[in-house]
Amino acid sequence: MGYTIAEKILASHLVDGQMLRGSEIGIRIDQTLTQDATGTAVYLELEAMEIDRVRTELSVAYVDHNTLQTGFENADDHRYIQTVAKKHGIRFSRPGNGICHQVHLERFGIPGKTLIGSDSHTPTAGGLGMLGIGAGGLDVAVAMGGGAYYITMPRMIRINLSGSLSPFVAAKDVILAVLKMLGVKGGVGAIIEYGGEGVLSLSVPERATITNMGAELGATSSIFPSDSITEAFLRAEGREGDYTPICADSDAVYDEVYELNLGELEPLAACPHSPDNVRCVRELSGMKIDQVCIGSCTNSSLKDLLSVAAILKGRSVHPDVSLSISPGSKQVYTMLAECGALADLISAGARILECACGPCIGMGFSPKSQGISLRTFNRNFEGRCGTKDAGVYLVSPEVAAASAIYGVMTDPRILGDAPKVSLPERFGINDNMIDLPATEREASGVTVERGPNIKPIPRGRAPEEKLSTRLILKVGDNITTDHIMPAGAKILPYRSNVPKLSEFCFTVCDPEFPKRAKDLGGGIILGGSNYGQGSSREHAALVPLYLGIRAVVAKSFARIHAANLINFGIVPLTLEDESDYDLLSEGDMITIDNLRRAIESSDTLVMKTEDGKELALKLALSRRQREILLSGGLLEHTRIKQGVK
Ligand code: MIC
Ligand code: SF4
Repeated sequence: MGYTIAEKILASHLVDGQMLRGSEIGIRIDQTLTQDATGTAVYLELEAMEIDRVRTELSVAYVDHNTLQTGFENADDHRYIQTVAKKHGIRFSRPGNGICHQVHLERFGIPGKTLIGSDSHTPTAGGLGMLGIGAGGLDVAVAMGGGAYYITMPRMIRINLSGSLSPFVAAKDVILAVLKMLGVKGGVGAIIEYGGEGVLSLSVPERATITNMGAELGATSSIFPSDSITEAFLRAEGREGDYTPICADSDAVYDEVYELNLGELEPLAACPHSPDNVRCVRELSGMKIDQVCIGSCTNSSLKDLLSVAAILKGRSVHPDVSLSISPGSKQVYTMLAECGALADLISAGARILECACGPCIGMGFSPKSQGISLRTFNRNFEGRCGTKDAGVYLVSPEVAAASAIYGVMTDPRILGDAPKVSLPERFGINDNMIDLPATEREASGVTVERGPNIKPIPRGRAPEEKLSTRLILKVGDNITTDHIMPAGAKILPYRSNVPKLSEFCFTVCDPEFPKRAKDLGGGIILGGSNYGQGSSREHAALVPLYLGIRAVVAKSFARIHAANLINFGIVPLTLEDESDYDLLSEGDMITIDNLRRAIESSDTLVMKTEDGKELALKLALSRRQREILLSGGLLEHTRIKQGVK
């Protein structure tokens, strides 16, 4: 039996377990990436595990999320990451160099290799035929120390692409069509592979737009073959030596196969507040808009921004619209400037932002009250843009540019002939914003700078035998980590300061939650299905841990968040019978008599309420995960294994 692309990469990196769908496997990680919003925690964890030098082939620390520096906090974080990276053998991509996933694609990604990143959009690298997986920060820290990374062996989904895209229809429309077809849970537990003759019509950055938003499907990863298109991209980056072809065997077995004819697609938009709430732009045409934001790790490549510039050239942004553009990387920005396209953008009235995540993570550009914002980004969760009652629509750069001109949602096909965008054979390469680490000999002379914003990481506790506590929050289905631990300009500066961060925990759902949790000394949370989808931020586990949350009971969990809960010693319990969810109310006092024993020996678990209800719970964990929980989390577990006091 042949292998899929992902199976080939997994097989060549397997260090533990067997590649049987649904069972846990450990893989060797070649490369890691972090960004600053999750990075400080990762490096504090690396230090706590007393790992002196990274053991990966390449590790890169990016600064791209918190770049506003409205106070000393971001700058403290940046300096800490820069110095800790230098000491431990990690490259440092300075603020201004670009968004981690875009830069990684350009400068470091290698077909056939493995990459984990403390950011859920790490599968962007799949556009290059690399297996990129988003992970909790602690898992990334362990991998940097040479430890295996554990996942459940995924199902394999294949999407066959045929035909080619029509004018003004973009890669974004491909992934929006897939989201419409499969939904935000459709990729859970799966790796999505693209194949068919249609893949040859898509460039690497276009493929990367598609793999990037596989995160919104809940997929473990998404990947394209590595072929002549990949080779051309690597050559343009001066990295032809990194090319290796990789494709699925003709007798590879997929669990699900879908067909998508690129030629039949039309411009699409994901409507508020979910990336899978997809409709045709045609049907939404004429809707008044207030803001357009172009950029993010989904759509900020040279091709994207050249298309936008070609549409805006000689035109003006509508007076009722504010248009922001953030180029994905310094490379993209420089090339836009060199070819004159930047002048077309500025002259049309675009507000050019630095090469960073910016509005995507709520760092500025919050829309007006009840404002309508069109964004080329990947997430439109409620409140993520900073304005709770705003409506965010996710669209392609082409739809965004056309709509910015007319002030209403616009199908770009009304513009007539699509402008021809040609990409240069060689990209401008200048890695002067990527600092190399100190050599092993020099490392001892490097001092790690810790400003006052850097606070220690809370430590997990081993679970007690009997859990008797209150259900302090009940939430619904598809709760995102943006609900649990919101981001945005006011909150992100405290990512290295968990006590301060805790004041914002769950405030999107219930402004009283942090106070209640503190007053009651913690408790448990009840969630619906797909609890913890979205961002990989381990703060969505770290902060509840700090607030005394000992367990979360849900109908089901999203992959990265479940791993993060375990990593910090919070027990993720699922309801045996989903309808029991309705029997529980906020404020209920609950008891589990044998929590520790159940973790140790898979005992049956029953949660009792004060008024005599008994609900069966499941704890579907591997032996390794049980050991981690019993130690009080992965940090404690690793320290114990390494004999660190
Ligand atoms: C996001 O897009 O939500 C983020 C910000 O990039 C996160 C990481 C974080 O919360 O720091 C992600 O996607 O993992
Ligand atoms: Fe940054 Fe947005 Fe991409 Fe997250 S999704 S890495 S915030 S650009």
